[in-house]
Amino acid sequence: MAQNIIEESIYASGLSDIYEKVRQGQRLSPEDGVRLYETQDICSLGFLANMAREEKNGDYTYYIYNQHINYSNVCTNLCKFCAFGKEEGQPGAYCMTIDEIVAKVVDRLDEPIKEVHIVGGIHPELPYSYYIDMLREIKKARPGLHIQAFTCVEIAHIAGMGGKPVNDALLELKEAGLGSIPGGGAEVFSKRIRDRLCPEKLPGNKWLEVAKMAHRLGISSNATMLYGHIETIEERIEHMVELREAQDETGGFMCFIPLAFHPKNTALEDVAPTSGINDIKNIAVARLMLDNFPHIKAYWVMLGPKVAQLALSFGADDMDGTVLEEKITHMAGGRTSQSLSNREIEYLIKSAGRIPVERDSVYNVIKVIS
Ligand code: V47
Repeated sequence: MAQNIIEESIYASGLSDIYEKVRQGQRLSPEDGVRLYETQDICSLGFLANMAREEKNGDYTYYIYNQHINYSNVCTNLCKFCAFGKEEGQPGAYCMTIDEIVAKVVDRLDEPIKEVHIVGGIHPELPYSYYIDMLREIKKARPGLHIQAFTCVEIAHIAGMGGKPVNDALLELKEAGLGSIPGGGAEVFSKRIRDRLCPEKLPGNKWLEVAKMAHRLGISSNATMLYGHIETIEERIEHMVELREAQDETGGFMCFIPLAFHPKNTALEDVAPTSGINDIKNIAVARLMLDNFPHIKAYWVMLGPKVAQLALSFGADDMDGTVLEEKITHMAGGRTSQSLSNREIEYLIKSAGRIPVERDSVYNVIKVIS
């Protein structure tokens, strides 16, 4: 009976063909994706996304004890959506030494941190050796720590600084301690968006090439999509379809993270912040379109803990982690705290009726919290 009421509402929303596809595990078309974004029936959308979520991950909801380090904000790309990047010499520009980076790790040796997440700007001068030394010295200071570092955009730049093919640079970074690659720098792959917002940035097809190259060398990665600025629904769907095709080829993506645009202190300050419905729709549509991605992350730093918690019923099965010290969102007006404790994350997950699972960086289960 209850199932029938939901089916009736899915039928009334014109989504019954998509419901059938989801039930049968069939791939959704780009047109299906657009219709899902366009629906006003958030409950039916959530029901469909939750079916896909539970099929893949049941009630398990992952988080990790992690630490973020942003080694430098000096950046030649100066993307219009970013409040973090600064030109060299500009007030507020900074670049950490290797010793300062290692000190951040050593400061927290008494905490059970499993991963350090490291990203920075596209620095015009830091030599190739800086990145290799950073990984080596962190590994020396804390050998068991997984280093998830350098977006595909940074990897291409680092290889360029070393005068090396990306493949060789990836191998050397891996050898020095790189464990996996975070999902940043993907933004929206559309050339229209990149030409308007980040013309200096690595093009979308090159971002995908770096990711696939990493996967073929045994380095897993994540993928993001920055939404809520000037992109269209069709451009979001194209972005997801390109990721889905890349994943069909390599299987190396672990997680997809829709990133909610924060306009403050950026060149797009007149864009309104994303709404809760927009946030939830991006999670749900991603879960339904990215049928070959094992995980969808609700990044609480950008969504806020409460929307991230709701997202757990709309397709998301991961909450990122403790984070400790994040700069990119907070410089763009993010009002969330700098970190959440394990307890707080577990509370959010449990009170959403899900099972908290502490994971490592590549989704091995460390502890199921009953
Ligand atoms: O690449 C920049 C985005 C990304 C803004 O892989 C902004 O698990 C919102 O990629 N408002 C970096 N977003 C963060 C990132 C990330 C975060 C957490 C987990 C993972 C993961 C990856 O932040 C950038 C860019 O797309 N960004 N400026 C802004 N104003």
